[in-house]
Amino acid sequence: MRIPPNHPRAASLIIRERLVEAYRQGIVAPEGLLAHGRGEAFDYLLGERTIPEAESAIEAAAALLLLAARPVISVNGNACALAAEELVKLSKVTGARLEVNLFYRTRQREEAIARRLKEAGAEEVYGVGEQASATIPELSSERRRVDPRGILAADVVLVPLEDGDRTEALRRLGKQVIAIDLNPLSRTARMATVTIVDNIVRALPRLVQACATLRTLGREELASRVSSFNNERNLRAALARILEGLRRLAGEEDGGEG
Ligand code: PTJ
Repeated sequence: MRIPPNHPRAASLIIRERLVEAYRQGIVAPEGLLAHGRGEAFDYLLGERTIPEAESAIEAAAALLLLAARPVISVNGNACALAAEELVKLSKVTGARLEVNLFYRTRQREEAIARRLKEAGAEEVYGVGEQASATIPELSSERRRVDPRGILAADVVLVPLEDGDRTEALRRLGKQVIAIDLNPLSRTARMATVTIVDNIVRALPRLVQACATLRTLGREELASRVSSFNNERNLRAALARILEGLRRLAGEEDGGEG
């Protein structure tokens, strides 16, 4: 389907098409299309822009990744469909390993995702098939299957578009978790060490850029960027920003877009 470039919602419609195409290629789970719809609704409330709270979280996340001894980027279907190139760039700039980790796990999807990441320039992709031989304790979903050289051994894990449980389990194992989630109310958002409330499509290029910029800083300075960040406070501020936007719109004669 062709999206007219002058359509007022062209950017959003093109992203949908990318997901549908990736669904047809076996990368995205059908449930991933629903998850995207939920994300779109929150993005609408955020004004489809990177809010200042997300900028601060991106800076803290970059510092955390640069300080990590064994950072890992967890990749699911939606993240791969929307940001394969940027995920590979982030892995290169931080030295983080890329690991496929799926909620709706099938061998075909694991392989399709690994293939797509390799096409985007990844040299190695962890967590495919028998490589995911370890398990995260107390986690019953398919997400429990992890690579002993990847997520299991990681000290910092980036989890874009996550679904609740695992973030909690990873924190219990003593790992620091960076989430990218448009929903500031989600359990993932609340359980993570650093939550970037932004669309992965906008957040990842900014995160890559922040890592490239902060790379020159010493460990102490990086550590102070992390310790001055408070996730709970940041999430509250993100919610306040949504409220403020809604109040502004509610005060207008015609705030909706239809
Ligand atoms: O590929 P799989 O098998 O691992 O499955 C992936 C999905 C996303 C289907 C699975 O993890 C899932 O069901 O997730 P949830 O519980 O629907 O949570 C996804 C979260 O991501 C929701 O809070 C959405 O608001 C959010 N989200 C959706 N699209 C985006 C997003 N956050 C950032 N950027 C987006 N583009």
